[in-house]
Amino acid sequence: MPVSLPALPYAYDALEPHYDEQTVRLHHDIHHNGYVNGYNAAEAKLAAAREAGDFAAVKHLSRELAFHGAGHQLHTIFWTNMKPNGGGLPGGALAAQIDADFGSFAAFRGQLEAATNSVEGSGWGLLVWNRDFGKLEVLAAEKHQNQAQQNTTVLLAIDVWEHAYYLKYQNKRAAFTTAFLDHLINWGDVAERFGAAKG
Ligand code: MN3
Repeated sequence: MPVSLPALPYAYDALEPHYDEQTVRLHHDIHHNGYVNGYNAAEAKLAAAREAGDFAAVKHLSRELAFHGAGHQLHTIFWTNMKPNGGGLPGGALAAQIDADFGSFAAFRGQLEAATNSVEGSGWGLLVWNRDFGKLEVLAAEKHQNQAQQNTTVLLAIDVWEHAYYLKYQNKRAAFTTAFLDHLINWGDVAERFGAAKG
């Protein structure tokens, strides 16, 4: 079954002024949709390769599958990680786990911002639940799929590809990261993802 582009959980202009309508439109309708189409195309070509018993292109197609599939996954999380009038602090079990694993919310936020802002080229700042190690971790993924750990569940994904912020923030990636955490983040969604992941 092909994957499809999920609708935004809010209007295109709902995140103004911290995330501008034009960027949200381009980012969701063009960029995210490109990963959906890329993933479906890779899957279709792999199905044809299996049918033909010809795996000459499998190295390329495996890369396409990982790149576009991870891009679709991370963008889907990214949109729901934001809400109008977001920001504030996490609560409940998520706040307690952050304190346990990072020392304090301030220390966690410092690490998350630094990791996100220092991604080389295009990529993501991530908060993940590592079920094998029983802890939260901050990761910095290059592109969508590099430097990830396996068997983790992404709870929070901050997109720092230039397409995510350049129209409004130009080269000031750190200003976008700060605005994301101060005004856009939906901690309720992150906490729900944490609850589901930890079980
Ligand atoms: Mn993006």
